[in-house]
Amino acid sequence: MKKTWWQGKIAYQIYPKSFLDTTGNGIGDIRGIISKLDYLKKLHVGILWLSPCFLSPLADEGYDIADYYRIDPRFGSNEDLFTLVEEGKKRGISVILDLVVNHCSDEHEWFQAALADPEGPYGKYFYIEEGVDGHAPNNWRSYFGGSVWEPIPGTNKYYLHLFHKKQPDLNWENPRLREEIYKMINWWLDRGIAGFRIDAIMNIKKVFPLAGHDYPVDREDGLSSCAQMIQEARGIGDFFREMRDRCFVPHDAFAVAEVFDERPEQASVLIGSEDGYFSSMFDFQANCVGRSDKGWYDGKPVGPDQYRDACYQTQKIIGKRGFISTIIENHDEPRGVSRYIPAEELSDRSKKFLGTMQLMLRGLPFIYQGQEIGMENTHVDTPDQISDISARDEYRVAREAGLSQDEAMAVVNRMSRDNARTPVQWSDAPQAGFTSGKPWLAVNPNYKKINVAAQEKDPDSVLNYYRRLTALRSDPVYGDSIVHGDFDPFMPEEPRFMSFYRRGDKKLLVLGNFSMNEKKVRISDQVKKVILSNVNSDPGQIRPGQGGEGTEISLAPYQALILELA
Ligand code: TEU
Repeated sequence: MKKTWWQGKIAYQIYPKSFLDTTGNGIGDIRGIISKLDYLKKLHVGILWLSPCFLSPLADEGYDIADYYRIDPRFGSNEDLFTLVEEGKKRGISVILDLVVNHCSDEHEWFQAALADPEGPYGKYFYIEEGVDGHAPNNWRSYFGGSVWEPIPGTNKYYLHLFHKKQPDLNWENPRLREEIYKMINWWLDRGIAGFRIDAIMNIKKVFPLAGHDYPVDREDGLSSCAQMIQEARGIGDFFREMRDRCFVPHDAFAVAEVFDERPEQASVLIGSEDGYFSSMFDFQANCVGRSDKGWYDGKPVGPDQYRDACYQTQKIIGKRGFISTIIENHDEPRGVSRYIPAEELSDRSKKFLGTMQLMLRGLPFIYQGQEIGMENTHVDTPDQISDISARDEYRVAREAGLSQDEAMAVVNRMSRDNARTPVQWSDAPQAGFTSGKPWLAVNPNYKKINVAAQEKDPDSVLNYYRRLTALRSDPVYGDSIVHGDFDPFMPEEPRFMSFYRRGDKKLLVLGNFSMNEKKVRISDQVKKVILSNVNSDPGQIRPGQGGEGTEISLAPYQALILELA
Protein backbone atom coordinates (compact mmCIF):
# COMPACT_ATOMS: atom_id res chain seq x y z
CA MET A 1 0.00 0.00 0.00
CA LYS A 2 1.01 3.59 -0.52
CA LYS A 3 3.31 4.94 2.19
CA THR A 4 2.15 8.09 3.93
CA TRP A 5 3.62 10.61 6.37
CA TRP A 6 1.72 9.21 9.32
CA GLN A 7 2.01 5.41 9.14
CA GLY A 8 5.28 5.09 11.04
CA LYS A 9 4.25 7.36 13.90
CA ILE A 10 3.29 6.75 17.49
CA ALA A 11 0.02 8.53 18.29
CA TYR A 12 -0.96 9.72 21.75
CA GLN A 13 -4.41 10.71 22.97
CA ILE A 14 -4.80 13.55 25.40
CA TYR A 15 -8.00 14.08 27.35
CA PRO A 16 -7.27 17.74 28.07
CA LYS A 17 -9.51 18.08 31.09
CA SER A 18 -7.41 15.50 32.95
CA PHE A 19 -3.92 16.02 31.56
CA LEU A 20 -2.27 18.88 33.46
CA ASP A 21 -3.73 22.00 35.07
CA THR A 22 -1.51 25.09 35.09
CA THR A 23 -4.09 27.56 36.45
CA GLY A 24 -5.35 25.82 39.57
CA ASN A 25 -8.98 25.65 38.40
CA GLY A 26 -8.95 21.85 38.65
CA ILE A 27 -9.23 21.43 34.87
CA GLY A 28 -6.32 20.55 32.63
CA ASP A 29 -5.37 23.07 29.93
CA ILE A 30 -3.43 23.56 26.71
CA ARG A 31 -0.56 25.30 28.50
CA GLY A 32 -0.19 22.11 30.51
CA ILE A 33 0.09 20.11 27.32
CA ILE A 34 2.72 22.49 25.93
CA SER A 35 4.77 22.06 29.08
CA LYS A 36 4.84 18.29 28.53
CA LEU A 37 5.85 18.23 24.87
CA ASP A 38 9.38 17.18 25.72
CA TYR A 39 7.97 14.35 27.82
CA LEU A 40 5.93 13.24 24.79
CA LYS A 41 8.90 13.53 22.50
CA LYS A 42 10.83 11.20 24.79
CA LEU A 43 8.00 8.73 24.26
CA HIS A 44 8.56 9.14 20.49
CA VAL A 45 5.09 10.57 19.97
CA GLY A 46 4.55 11.87 16.44
CA ILE A 47 0.81 12.51 16.44
CA LEU A 48 -1.07 14.14 19.29
CA TRP A 49 -4.86 13.82 19.39
CA LEU A 50 -6.68 16.20 21.67
CA SER A 51 -10.17 15.25 22.78
CA PRO A 52 -12.45 18.26 22.28
CA CYS A 53 -11.52 21.50 24.01
CA PHE A 54 -13.82 23.82 22.08
CA LEU A 55 -16.39 26.11 23.70
CA SER A 56 -18.85 23.80 25.42
CA PRO A 57 -21.22 23.51 28.36
CA LEU A 58 -19.37 20.22 29.02
CA ALA A 59 -22.60 18.23 29.34
CA ASP A 60 -20.69 15.38 27.70
CA GLU A 61 -17.24 16.67 28.62
CA GLY A 62 -16.74 18.69 25.45
CA TYR A 63 -18.36 16.27 22.99
CA ASP A 64 -21.09 18.89 22.97
CA ILE A 65 -19.60 21.79 21.04
CA ALA A 66 -21.11 25.26 21.20
CA ASP A 67 -18.56 26.97 18.94
CA TYR A 68 -16.36 24.96 16.58
CA TYR A 69 -13.98 27.86 16.06
CA ARG A 70 -13.13 28.68 19.67
CA ILE A 71 -11.17 26.97 22.39
CA ASP A 72 -13.11 26.99 25.66
CA PRO A 73 -11.50 29.54 28.01
CA ARG A 74 -11.29 26.85 30.69
CA PHE A 75 -8.78 25.05 28.44
CA GLY A 76 -6.99 28.18 27.23
CA SER A 77 -7.28 30.16 24.00
CA ASN A 78 -6.92 29.69 20.26
CA GLU A 79 -3.50 31.32 20.65
CA ASP A 80 -2.49 28.60 23.09
CA LEU A 81 -3.54 25.96 20.60
CA PHE A 82 -1.52 27.59 17.81
CA THR A 83 1.47 27.76 20.15
CA LEU A 84 1.03 24.05 20.82
CA VAL A 85 0.98 23.37 17.07
CA GLU A 86 4.14 25.42 16.56
CA GLU A 87 6.00 23.94 19.51
CA GLY A 88 4.87 20.48 18.46
CA LYS A 89 6.21 21.04 14.97
CA LYS A 90 9.64 21.86 16.41
CA ARG A 91 9.63 18.42 18.03
CA GLY A 92 8.19 16.49 15.10
CA ILE A 93 4.75 16.21 16.73
CA SER A 94 1.64 16.86 14.61
CA VAL A 95 -1.53 17.91 16.39
CA ILE A 96 -4.92 16.51 15.44
CA LEU A 97 -8.28 17.63 16.84
CA ASP A 98 -11.53 15.86 17.57
CA LEU A 99 -14.18 16.33 14.90
CA VAL A 100 -17.56 16.04 16.58
CA VAL A 101 -20.02 16.58 13.76
CA ASN A 102 -22.77 14.04 14.30
CA HIS A 103 -24.16 16.57 16.75
CA CYS A 104 -23.36 19.91 18.33
CA SER A 105 -24.38 21.44 21.65
CA ASP A 106 -27.91 22.67 22.20
CA GLU A 107 -26.16 25.92 23.14
CA HIS A 108 -24.66 26.30 19.65
CA GLU A 109 -26.11 29.34 17.85
CA TRP A 110 -27.42 27.10 15.06
CA PHE A 111 -29.58 25.19 17.48
CA GLN A 112 -30.72 28.31 19.29
CA ALA A 113 -31.83 29.73 15.92
CA ALA A 114 -33.56 26.44 15.13
CA LEU A 115 -35.50 26.51 18.38
CA ALA A 116 -36.57 30.09 17.78
CA ASP A 117 -37.80 29.24 14.29
CA PRO A 118 -38.05 25.50 13.60
CA GLU A 119 -39.39 26.20 10.10
CA GLY A 120 -36.54 28.56 9.25
CA PRO A 121 -33.18 27.76 7.63
CA TYR A 122 -31.53 26.63 10.88
CA GLY A 123 -34.38 24.25 11.63
CA LYS A 124 -33.10 22.31 8.64
CA TYR A 125 -29.67 21.96 10.27
CA PHE A 126 -31.26 19.46 12.64
CA TYR A 127 -33.87 16.72 12.62
CA ILE A 128 -37.09 18.28 13.83
CA GLU A 129 -40.24 16.21 13.47
CA GLU A 130 -43.89 16.42 14.48
CA GLY A 131 -44.96 14.12 17.28
CA VAL A 132 -47.19 11.21 16.35
CA ASP A 133 -50.46 11.16 18.34
CA GLY A 134 -48.83 13.11 21.13
CA HIS A 135 -45.86 10.74 21.25
CA ALA A 136 -42.26 10.92 20.12
CA PRO A 137 -41.84 10.21 16.37
CA ASN A 138 -40.29 6.78 16.96
CA ASN A 139 -39.23 4.42 19.75
CA TRP A 140 -35.45 4.71 19.61
CA ARG A 141 -33.34 4.81 22.75
CA SER A 142 -30.40 7.19 22.88
CA TYR A 143 -26.87 5.93 23.66
CA PHE A 144 -27.09 7.60 27.06
CA GLY A 145 -30.57 6.28 27.87
CA GLY A 146 -34.12 7.58 27.37
CA SER A 147 -35.77 8.55 24.08
CA VAL A 148 -33.73 10.08 21.26
CA TRP A 149 -36.53 12.65 20.90
CA GLU A 150 -36.83 15.74 23.05
CA PRO A 151 -39.98 17.87 22.86
CA ILE A 152 -39.59 21.49 21.79
CA PRO A 153 -41.57 23.48 24.36
CA GLY A 154 -44.73 25.15 23.11
CA THR A 155 -44.92 23.04 19.94
CA ASN A 156 -45.90 19.53 18.89
CA LYS A 157 -42.36 19.11 17.59
CA TYR A 158 -39.40 17.07 18.77
CA TYR A 159 -35.71 17.17 17.91
CA LEU A 160 -33.46 14.14 17.48
CA HIS A 161 -30.46 13.42 19.71
CA LEU A 162 -28.80 10.01 19.48
CA PHE A 163 -26.65 10.95 22.47
CA HIS A 164 -27.59 13.35 25.30
CA LYS A 165 -30.46 15.78 24.90
CA LYS A 166 -27.88 18.55 24.99
CA GLN A 167 -26.37 17.04 21.80
CA PRO A 168 -28.89 17.60 18.98
CA ASP A 169 -28.01 15.65 15.80
CA LEU A 170 -26.92 17.65 12.78
CA ASN A 171 -28.75 17.05 9.51
CA TRP A 172 -26.16 15.85 7.04
CA GLU A 173 -28.79 15.57 4.30
CA ASN A 174 -28.78 19.38 4.17
CA PRO A 175 -26.04 20.60 1.77
CA ARG A 176 -25.83 23.92 3.62
CA LEU A 177 -24.94 22.13 6.84
CA ARG A 178 -22.31 20.07 5.06
CA GLU A 179 -20.79 23.25 3.63
CA GLU A 180 -20.55 24.72 7.13
CA ILE A 181 -18.77 21.60 8.36
CA TYR A 182 -16.27 21.51 5.49
CA LYS A 183 -15.58 25.22 5.90
CA MET A 184 -14.80 24.64 9.58
CA ILE A 185 -12.58 21.60 8.93
CA ASN A 186 -10.59 23.50 6.31
CA TRP A 187 -10.29 26.52 8.59
CA TRP A 188 -8.40 24.40 11.13
CA LEU A 189 -6.38 22.51 8.53
CA ASP A 190 -5.33 25.82 6.97
CA ARG A 191 -3.98 26.82 10.38
CA GLY A 192 -1.63 23.91 10.76
CA ILE A 193 -3.82 21.24 12.32
CA ALA A 194 -2.65 17.94 10.79
CA GLY A 195 -5.96 16.11 10.82
CA PHE A 196 -8.82 14.83 12.92
CA ARG A 197 -10.16 11.99 14.96
CA ILE A 198 -13.76 11.76 13.84
CA ASP A 199 -16.36 11.14 16.48
CA ALA A 200 -19.26 8.68 16.28
CA ILE A 201 -19.17 9.02 12.51
CA MET A 202 -21.31 6.02 11.56
CA ASN A 203 -24.28 7.84 13.04
CA ILE A 204 -24.40 10.70 10.54
CA LYS A 205 -26.56 8.80 8.04
CA LYS A 206 -30.11 8.25 9.24
CA VAL A 207 -32.97 6.15 7.88
CA PHE A 208 -36.03 7.84 6.46
CA PRO A 209 -38.72 8.61 7.20
CA LEU A 210 -37.73 8.90 10.84
CA ALA A 211 -41.32 9.26 12.04
CA GLY A 212 -42.93 5.89 12.66
CA HIS A 213 -39.61 4.08 12.11
CA ASP A 214 -39.86 1.82 15.15
CA TYR A 215 -37.66 -1.16 16.00
CA PRO A 216 -38.73 -4.08 18.20
CA VAL A 217 -38.66 -3.11 21.88
CA ASP A 218 -35.53 -4.55 23.50
CA ARG A 219 -35.60 -3.36 27.12
CA GLU A 220 -38.03 -2.71 29.97
CA ASP A 221 -38.14 0.98 29.06
CA GLY A 222 -40.26 0.19 25.98
CA LEU A 223 -37.59 1.59 23.66
CA SER A 224 -35.20 0.14 21.13
CA SER A 225 -31.50 0.82 20.53
CA CYS A 226 -30.88 3.57 17.98
CA ALA A 227 -27.67 1.79 16.89
CA GLN A 228 -29.79 -0.50 14.70
CA MET A 229 -30.15 2.43 12.35
CA ILE A 230 -26.45 2.11 11.46
CA GLN A 231 -26.99 -1.37 10.05
CA GLU A 232 -29.93 -0.26 7.99
CA ALA A 233 -28.79 3.09 6.63
CA ARG A 234 -27.39 3.19 3.10
CA GLY A 235 -25.40 5.91 1.35
CA ILE A 236 -23.14 7.08 4.16
CA GLY A 237 -20.14 6.67 1.82
CA ASP A 238 -21.33 9.65 -0.24
CA PHE A 239 -20.89 11.92 2.77
CA PHE A 240 -17.50 10.41 3.61
CA ARG A 241 -16.24 10.76 0.05
CA GLU A 242 -17.31 14.37 -0.16
CA MET A 243 -15.68 15.25 3.16
CA ARG A 244 -12.49 13.45 2.18
CA ASP A 245 -12.24 15.13 -1.21
CA ARG A 246 -13.20 18.58 0.01
CA CYS A 247 -11.05 18.62 3.15
CA PHE A 248 -8.63 15.79 3.90
CA VAL A 249 -7.14 15.06 0.47
CA PRO A 250 -6.25 18.67 -0.41
CA HIS A 251 -4.46 19.03 2.93
CA ASP A 252 -2.88 15.56 3.01
CA ALA A 253 -4.51 15.38 6.42
CA PHE A 254 -4.67 12.36 8.69
CA ALA A 255 -8.25 11.29 9.49
CA VAL A 256 -8.97 8.48 11.93
CA ALA A 257 -12.58 7.47 12.34
CA GLU A 258 -14.37 6.24 15.43
CA VAL A 259 -16.36 3.45 13.83
CA PHE A 260 -18.78 1.24 15.73
CA ASP A 261 -21.42 -1.14 14.47
CA GLU A 262 -20.25 -1.17 10.86
CA ARG A 263 -21.30 -4.04 8.65
CA PRO A 264 -18.41 -6.51 8.12
CA GLU A 265 -18.00 -5.62 4.45
CA GLN A 266 -17.58 -1.93 5.28
CA ALA A 267 -14.27 -2.11 7.17
CA SER A 268 -11.89 -2.29 4.27
CA VAL A 269 -13.91 0.25 2.26
CA LEU A 270 -13.66 2.74 5.08
CA ILE A 271 -9.87 2.58 5.18
CA GLY A 272 -9.01 0.85 1.91
CA SER A 273 -5.39 1.50 1.01
CA GLU A 274 -5.95 3.45 -2.20
CA ASP A 275 -9.40 5.01 -1.99
CA GLY A 276 -10.57 4.54 1.61
CA TYR A 277 -12.67 7.31 3.05
CA PHE A 278 -10.41 7.71 6.06
CA SER A 279 -6.71 7.26 6.70
CA SER A 280 -7.49 4.83 9.49
CA MET A 281 -10.08 3.76 12.03
CA PHE A 282 -9.85 2.39 15.54
CA ASP A 283 -9.86 -1.30 16.25
CA PHE A 284 -12.66 -1.77 18.79
CA GLN A 285 -12.92 -5.52 18.32
CA ALA A 286 -11.59 -6.33 21.81
CA ASN A 287 -13.63 -3.55 23.43
CA CYS A 288 -16.78 -5.08 22.05
CA VAL A 289 -16.15 -8.60 23.37
CA GLY A 290 -18.77 -9.52 25.95
CA ARG A 291 -21.01 -6.53 25.22
CA SER A 292 -24.70 -6.97 25.78
CA ASP A 293 -27.61 -5.05 24.29
CA LYS A 294 -29.20 -5.08 27.72
CA GLY A 295 -26.51 -2.85 29.24
CA TRP A 296 -23.17 -2.97 31.00
CA TYR A 297 -24.56 -5.05 33.83
CA ASP A 298 -25.15 -7.94 31.44
CA GLY A 299 -21.72 -7.72 29.79
CA LYS A 300 -19.02 -10.35 30.27
CA PRO A 301 -15.44 -9.62 31.25
CA VAL A 302 -12.78 -10.16 28.56
CA GLY A 303 -10.04 -12.72 29.20
CA PRO A 304 -6.53 -12.90 27.74
CA ASP A 305 -7.49 -15.40 25.03
CA GLN A 306 -10.46 -13.31 23.93
CA TYR A 307 -8.28 -10.23 23.78
CA ARG A 308 -5.79 -12.07 21.58
CA ASP A 309 -8.50 -13.54 19.33
CA ALA A 310 -10.07 -10.11 18.86
CA CYS A 311 -6.73 -8.59 17.82
CA TYR A 312 -6.08 -11.42 15.38
CA GLN A 313 -9.54 -11.14 13.91
CA THR A 314 -9.01 -7.49 13.08
CA GLN A 315 -5.61 -8.20 11.58
CA LYS A 316 -7.21 -10.83 9.40
CA ILE A 317 -10.05 -8.59 8.22
CA ILE A 318 -7.81 -5.63 7.45
CA GLY A 319 -4.67 -7.45 6.32
CA LYS A 320 -2.73 -5.12 4.07
CA ARG A 321 -5.89 -3.58 2.63
CA GLY A 322 -5.70 -0.70 5.06
CA PHE A 323 -4.11 0.61 8.21
CA ILE A 324 -5.96 0.10 11.48
CA SER A 325 -5.36 2.15 14.63
CA THR A 326 -4.75 0.05 17.73
CA ILE A 327 -5.68 0.92 21.31
CA ILE A 328 -5.93 -0.81 24.64
CA GLU A 329 -8.05 1.98 26.13
CA ASN A 330 -9.36 5.49 25.53
CA HIS A 331 -11.49 8.09 27.31
CA ASP A 332 -14.62 5.95 26.84
CA GLU A 333 -13.24 2.63 27.95
CA PRO A 334 -11.82 1.14 31.14
CA ARG A 335 -8.04 1.04 31.48
CA GLY A 336 -6.66 -1.75 29.28
CA VAL A 337 -4.46 -3.25 31.99
CA SER A 338 -7.47 -3.54 34.32
CA ARG A 339 -9.58 -5.04 31.59
CA TYR A 340 -7.44 -7.59 29.76
CA ILE A 341 -5.16 -8.75 32.58
CA PRO A 342 -6.82 -10.66 35.45
CA ALA A 343 -6.63 -8.50 38.61
CA GLU A 344 -4.44 -10.94 40.54
CA GLU A 345 -1.94 -10.99 37.65
CA LEU A 346 -1.53 -7.24 37.36
CA SER A 347 2.10 -6.15 37.69
CA ASP A 348 4.63 -3.95 35.97
CA ARG A 349 5.65 -6.95 33.92
CA SER A 350 2.14 -7.79 32.73
CA LYS A 351 1.55 -4.12 31.90
CA LYS A 352 4.69 -4.13 29.75
CA PHE A 353 3.48 -7.35 28.18
CA LEU A 354 0.21 -5.78 27.05
CA GLY A 355 2.01 -2.71 25.72
CA THR A 356 4.35 -4.93 23.70
CA MET A 357 1.45 -6.77 22.13
CA GLN A 358 -0.37 -3.58 21.15
CA LEU A 359 2.69 -1.83 19.81
CA MET A 360 3.86 -4.77 17.75
CA LEU A 361 0.56 -5.36 15.95
CA ARG A 362 0.30 -4.06 12.42
CA GLY A 363 -1.29 -0.61 12.51
CA LEU A 364 -0.89 2.80 14.07
CA PRO A 365 -0.67 2.57 17.86
CA PHE A 366 -2.56 5.15 19.94
CA ILE A 367 -1.30 5.42 23.51
CA TYR A 368 -3.87 6.95 25.84
CA GLN A 369 -2.55 9.36 28.47
CA GLY A 370 -1.29 7.47 31.52
CA GLN A 371 -1.12 4.14 29.69
CA GLU A 372 2.64 4.57 29.48
CA ILE A 373 2.92 4.49 33.29
CA GLY A 374 0.38 1.70 33.69
CA MET A 375 -2.50 3.71 35.14
CA GLU A 376 -5.33 1.50 36.36
CA ASN A 377 -9.09 1.71 36.83
CA THR A 378 -10.27 3.75 39.77
CA HIS A 379 -12.92 2.90 42.34
CA VAL A 380 -15.96 4.71 43.71
CA ASP A 381 -18.18 3.55 46.56
CA THR A 382 -21.52 5.24 46.00
CA PRO A 383 -23.60 6.37 43.00
CA ASP A 384 -23.23 10.07 43.86
CA GLN A 385 -19.50 9.75 43.15
CA ILE A 386 -20.13 8.82 39.49
CA SER A 387 -19.31 11.70 37.16
CA ASP A 388 -19.76 10.14 33.69
CA ILE A 389 -23.28 10.59 32.22
CA SER A 390 -23.07 7.22 30.55
CA ALA A 391 -22.11 5.40 33.77
CA ARG A 392 -24.92 7.17 35.65
CA ASP A 393 -27.40 5.83 33.14
CA GLU A 394 -25.92 2.32 33.20
CA TYR A 395 -26.13 2.35 37.00
CA ARG A 396 -29.86 3.13 36.73
CA VAL A 397 -30.36 0.39 34.11
CA ALA A 398 -28.58 -2.13 36.33
CA ARG A 399 -30.72 -1.18 39.35
CA GLU A 400 -33.92 -1.42 37.29
CA ALA A 401 -32.84 -4.90 36.19
CA GLY A 402 -32.83 -5.91 39.86
CA LEU A 403 -29.18 -5.58 40.86
CA SER A 404 -28.44 -4.41 44.39
CA GLN A 405 -26.62 -1.12 44.92
CA ASP A 406 -23.36 -3.00 45.56
CA GLU A 407 -23.77 -5.14 42.47
CA ALA A 408 -24.61 -2.15 40.31
CA MET A 409 -21.61 -0.26 41.68
CA ALA A 410 -19.38 -3.22 40.80
CA VAL A 411 -20.62 -2.91 37.20
CA VAL A 412 -19.89 0.82 37.21
CA ASN A 413 -16.42 0.29 38.64
CA ARG A 414 -15.65 -2.24 35.95
CA MET A 415 -16.90 -0.25 32.98
CA SER A 416 -17.25 3.45 33.85
CA ARG A 417 -15.75 6.03 31.53
CA ASP A 418 -14.48 7.76 34.68
CA ASN A 419 -11.87 4.98 34.95
CA ALA A 420 -9.73 6.44 32.21
CA ARG A 421 -10.64 10.05 32.95
CA THR A 422 -9.01 10.43 36.35
CA PRO A 423 -6.15 12.95 36.25
CA VAL A 424 -2.74 11.93 34.99
CA GLN A 425 -0.49 10.96 37.88
CA TRP A 426 2.60 13.12 37.48
CA SER A 427 4.13 12.71 40.95
CA ASP A 428 3.39 11.76 44.54
CA ALA A 429 2.71 15.42 45.43
CA PRO A 430 -0.86 16.31 46.52
CA GLN A 431 -3.39 15.62 43.73
CA ALA A 432 -0.66 13.69 41.92
CA GLY A 433 0.85 16.98 40.77
CA PHE A 434 -2.08 17.44 38.37
CA THR A 435 -3.43 20.64 39.92
CA SER A 436 -2.77 23.05 42.75
CA GLY A 437 -6.54 23.28 43.21
CA LYS A 438 -9.32 20.73 43.52
CA PRO A 439 -9.36 18.32 40.57
CA TRP A 440 -12.65 18.14 38.66
CA LEU A 441 -12.54 14.33 39.09
CA ALA A 442 -10.87 12.60 42.02
CA VAL A 443 -7.31 11.44 41.49
CA ASN A 444 -6.83 7.67 41.66
CA PRO A 445 -5.57 7.01 45.23
CA ASN A 446 -2.82 4.73 43.86
CA TYR A 447 -0.90 7.81 42.62
CA LYS A 448 1.63 7.54 45.44
CA LYS A 449 2.79 4.31 43.88
CA ILE A 450 2.05 4.87 40.20
CA ASN A 451 3.35 8.20 38.93
CA VAL A 452 5.61 9.65 36.26
CA ALA A 453 8.23 11.14 38.60
CA ALA A 454 8.94 7.82 40.31
CA GLN A 455 9.09 5.99 37.02
CA GLU A 456 11.49 8.51 35.51
CA LYS A 457 14.04 7.45 38.10
CA ASP A 458 13.63 3.71 37.62
CA PRO A 459 15.26 2.28 34.48
CA ASP A 460 12.97 -0.76 34.71
CA SER A 461 9.73 1.20 35.06
CA VAL A 462 6.77 0.73 32.78
CA LEU A 463 7.45 4.23 31.42
CA ASN A 464 11.06 3.53 30.50
CA TYR A 465 10.04 0.24 28.91
CA TYR A 466 7.42 2.05 26.80
CA ARG A 467 10.12 4.44 25.66
CA ARG A 468 12.22 1.55 24.39
CA LEU A 469 9.15 0.04 22.77
CA THR A 470 8.04 3.22 21.04
CA ALA A 471 11.56 3.82 19.73
CA LEU A 472 11.32 0.66 17.63
CA ARG A 473 8.90 2.06 15.06
CA SER A 474 11.48 4.56 13.89
CA ASP A 475 14.42 2.21 14.32
CA PRO A 476 16.58 2.32 11.17
CA VAL A 477 16.94 -1.48 11.10
CA TYR A 478 13.62 -2.83 12.36
CA GLY A 479 11.18 0.09 11.98
CA ASP A 480 10.04 -0.65 8.46
CA SER A 481 9.24 -4.31 9.19
CA ILE A 482 7.29 -3.32 12.32
CA VAL A 483 5.30 -0.63 10.55
CA HIS A 484 4.70 -2.26 7.18
CA GLY A 485 5.57 -5.94 7.58
CA ASP A 486 3.07 -8.79 7.25
CA PHE A 487 1.31 -10.10 10.31
CA ASP A 488 0.97 -13.85 10.93
CA PRO A 489 -0.13 -15.53 14.15
CA PHE A 490 2.17 -18.14 15.69
CA MET A 491 0.45 -20.99 17.60
CA PRO A 492 -2.85 -19.08 17.69
CA GLU A 493 -4.73 -21.90 19.44
CA GLU A 494 -2.35 -22.14 22.39
CA PRO A 495 -4.20 -20.95 25.53
CA ARG A 496 -2.85 -17.90 27.36
CA PHE A 497 -0.26 -17.32 24.70
CA MET A 498 -0.02 -14.46 22.21
CA SER A 499 2.67 -14.64 19.58
CA PHE A 500 3.00 -13.51 16.00
CA TYR A 501 5.43 -12.92 13.19
CA ARG A 502 6.06 -9.56 11.60
CA ARG A 503 7.79 -10.06 8.32
CA GLY A 504 9.25 -7.32 6.18
CA ASP A 505 12.93 -6.96 5.26
CA LYS A 506 13.52 -8.52 8.66
CA LYS A 507 11.87 -11.58 10.05
CA LEU A 508 10.56 -10.78 13.51
CA LEU A 509 8.79 -12.95 16.04
CA VAL A 510 6.90 -11.47 18.97
CA LEU A 511 6.59 -14.10 21.69
CA GLY A 512 4.22 -13.61 24.58
CA ASN A 513 3.41 -15.75 27.56
CA PHE A 514 0.01 -14.40 28.63
CA SER A 515 -0.01 -16.36 31.90
CA MET A 516 1.53 -16.76 35.35
CA ASN A 517 3.13 -20.12 34.49
CA GLU A 518 6.40 -20.71 32.77
CA LYS A 519 5.87 -21.70 29.15
CA LYS A 520 8.11 -23.70 26.81
CA VAL A 521 7.85 -23.25 23.04
CA ARG A 522 9.69 -24.63 20.07
CA ILE A 523 10.60 -22.30 17.27
CA SER A 524 12.02 -23.61 14.05
CA ASP A 525 14.24 -20.62 13.25
CA GLN A 526 17.31 -19.59 15.11
CA VAL A 527 17.23 -16.42 17.16
CA LYS A 528 19.48 -13.85 15.56
CA LYS A 529 18.88 -11.08 18.04
CA VAL A 530 16.77 -10.30 21.11
CA ILE A 531 15.45 -6.88 20.22
CA LEU A 532 13.47 -6.32 23.41
CA SER A 533 12.35 -8.31 26.43
CA ASN A 534 10.29 -7.25 29.43
CA VAL A 535 12.28 -9.64 31.64
CA ASN A 536 15.87 -8.74 32.32
CA SER A 537 16.90 -11.42 34.74
CA ASP A 538 17.56 -15.17 34.40
CA PRO A 539 15.54 -17.24 33.83
CA GLY A 540 13.95 -15.60 30.86
CA GLN A 541 17.23 -14.67 29.23
CA ILE A 542 16.93 -15.79 25.66
CA ARG A 543 20.20 -15.58 23.77
CA PRO A 544 21.08 -15.40 20.11
CA GLY A 545 21.69 -18.82 18.63
CA GLN A 546 18.86 -20.39 20.60
CA GLY A 547 15.94 -21.91 18.76
CA GLY A 548 16.07 -23.87 15.55
CA GLU A 549 16.16 -27.61 15.09
CA GLY A 550 13.41 -28.19 17.57
CA THR A 551 15.09 -26.68 20.61
CA GLU A 552 12.92 -25.27 23.32
CA ILE A 553 12.72 -21.71 24.51
CA SER A 554 11.42 -21.09 27.97
CA LEU A 555 9.28 -18.04 28.68
CA ALA A 556 8.90 -16.64 32.18
CA PRO A 557 5.39 -15.62 33.38
CA TYR A 558 4.12 -12.70 31.29
CA GLN A 559 7.35 -12.51 29.40
CA ALA A 560 7.14 -10.68 26.09
CA LEU A 561 10.02 -10.88 23.65
CA ILE A 562 10.71 -9.31 20.32
CA LEU A 563 13.12 -11.47 18.38
CA GLU A 564 14.85 -11.20 15.08
CA LEU A 565 15.04 -14.60 13.45
CA ALA A 566 17.74 -15.82 11.16
O1 TEU B 1 -18.34 7.97 21.44
C1 TEU B 1 -19.36 7.39 20.59
C2 TEU B 1 -19.76 6.18 21.06
O2 TEU B 1 -18.84 5.70 21.18
C3 TEU B 1 -20.38 5.13 21.63
O3 TEU B 1 -21.43 5.55 22.43
C4 TEU B 1 -20.79 4.23 20.53
O4 TEU B 1 -21.61 4.89 19.62
C5 TEU B 1 -21.48 3.04 21.08
O5 TEU B 1 -20.71 2.49 22.06
C6 TEU B 1 -21.74 2.04 19.97
O6 TEU B 1 -22.10 0.83 20.47
C7 TEU B 1 -17.99 9.25 21.13
C8 TEU B 1 -17.05 9.83 22.15
O7 TEU B 1 -15.86 9.12 22.15
C9 TEU B 1 -17.71 9.90 23.48
O8 TEU B 1 -16.86 10.37 24.49
C10 TEU B 1 -18.90 10.79 23.35
O9 TEU B 1 -19.64 10.78 24.53
C11 TEU B 1 -19.81 10.39 22.19
O10 TEU B 1 -19.10 10.10 21.00
C12 TEU B 1 -20.74 11.50 21.83
O11 TEU B 1 -20.05 12.53 21.22
